[in-house]
Amino acid sequence: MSSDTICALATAPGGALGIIRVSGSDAFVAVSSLCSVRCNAVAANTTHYTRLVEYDAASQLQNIIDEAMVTVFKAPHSYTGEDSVEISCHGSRYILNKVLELLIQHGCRMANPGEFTQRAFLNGKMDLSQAEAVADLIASTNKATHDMAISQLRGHFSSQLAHLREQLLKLTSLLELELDFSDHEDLEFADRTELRNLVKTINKHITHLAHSFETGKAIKQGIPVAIIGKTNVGKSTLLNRLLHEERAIVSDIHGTTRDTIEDTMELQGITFRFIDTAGIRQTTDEVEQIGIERTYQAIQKARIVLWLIDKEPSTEEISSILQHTEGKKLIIINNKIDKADNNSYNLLNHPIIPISAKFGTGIDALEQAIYQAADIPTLTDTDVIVTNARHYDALVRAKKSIQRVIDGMELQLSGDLLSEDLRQALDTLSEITGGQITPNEVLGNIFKNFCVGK
Ligand SMILES: Nc1nc2c(ncn2[C@@H]2O[C@H](COP(=O)(O)OP(=O)(O)OP(=O)(O)O)[C@@H](O)[C@H]2O)c(=O)[nH]1
Ligand SMILES: [Mg+2]
Repeated sequence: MSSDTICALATAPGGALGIIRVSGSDAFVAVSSLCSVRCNAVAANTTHYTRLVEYDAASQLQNIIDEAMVTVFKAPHSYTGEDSVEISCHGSRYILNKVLELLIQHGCRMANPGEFTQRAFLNGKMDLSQAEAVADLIASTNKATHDMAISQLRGHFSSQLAHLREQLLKLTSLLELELDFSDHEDLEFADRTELRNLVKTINKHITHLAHSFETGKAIKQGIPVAIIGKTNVGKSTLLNRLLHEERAIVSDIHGTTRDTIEDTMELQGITFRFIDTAGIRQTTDEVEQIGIERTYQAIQKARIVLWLIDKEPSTEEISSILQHTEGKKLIIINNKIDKADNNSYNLLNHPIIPISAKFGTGIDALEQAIYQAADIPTLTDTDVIVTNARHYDALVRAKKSIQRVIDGMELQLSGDLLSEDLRQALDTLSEITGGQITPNEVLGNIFKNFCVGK
């Protein structure tokens, strides 16, 4: 594959400029054939103004296609690690297609999605988790997703994994040393207490990383926040207020909302996914009942639950809500404080946020409480949050292997049995960065989601 020279449009169509990327052993020859820049001869990492031309054999004339800037990168100092050129021309669809067509005539082929990054990985310019971070970076829509992608791209996750692997290798070699000298009865090379401590530290670290996936996933997909409560308490009014648009129907008829309604909003750089739900009440209406079941499903999916009340709730309501929201961040909101008959309550010493969804009172404080409930750690320079399901899956499997080592140690199993599970954990962690030989199928799955030209 890497012997081919690939080309692709790297920018979205419709802009004033378009960038075409070319990479591979024939990149310089192909590009030099359509402009006056002798890519082989110029210095690396230099940009040149040139005309792009098409040579017409019949008339022996050169047709000018565009005036462009050509940047030359020489292997291995390029994104892909190969000889590469970026042609920056005007964004006309005709020009861009023409240039690609000419490059193909001169021996290039169109790149597959993510093929430039795949080559960067195969040429050792980055590991697999960093390659995945490139896709995340391009897809990032807010500060939080951007920060996580940058952290991964800069290799913070990779270096934590490298540290873990180092510790696992140390453990394995200590155990193997013990094996080699097992004939010498009194020799206890590996101090089992020290080993046990080391393996527990490793386990803690892997567990910590695996746990961060829940946060990572929530940040990537938007943190789900369910708005629940009895009918007519103002849930849909609150949704509209938070979204700054009339998204859900509001009326004073009980049971107006029958299905869940979802939309996203940004709070301090984090995307939240608000879910308005059907009000909870006893009903014989079949459709409404289905809606209420969906309310309970929405609670299950949510990370944060906003429970709206507009009068003092009964003890049954309180215990039912507490039961259904167990394990969730619960925020209790007293709505309609603009009404004279609405008092402030104190429920189970749980703070209650007073608002008027209709008039916008107390919304700032509520948004602050929602942001705090999301409990997003502020990413310092070296913090790592796992955001990728493939990484999470590998961490969970590595954790299982480590657990078997811990159990084996408790049972005083011999070193050779333990070291097998340790090797398994090592191999599994290596899958994340692609340190092991990564099957083509896995690579294909990763890079197919990239855009062409990256
Ligand atoms: N005075 C006052 N009225 C409000 C406030 N919030 C909502 N309302 C009114 O309460 C009624 C019900 O509001 P909705 O937002 O439809 O209530 P809901 O909880 O979505 O109701 P269901 O969909 O039936 O479960 C409407 O007439 C709203 O205008 C508020 O803060 N103050
Ligand atoms: Mg409603």
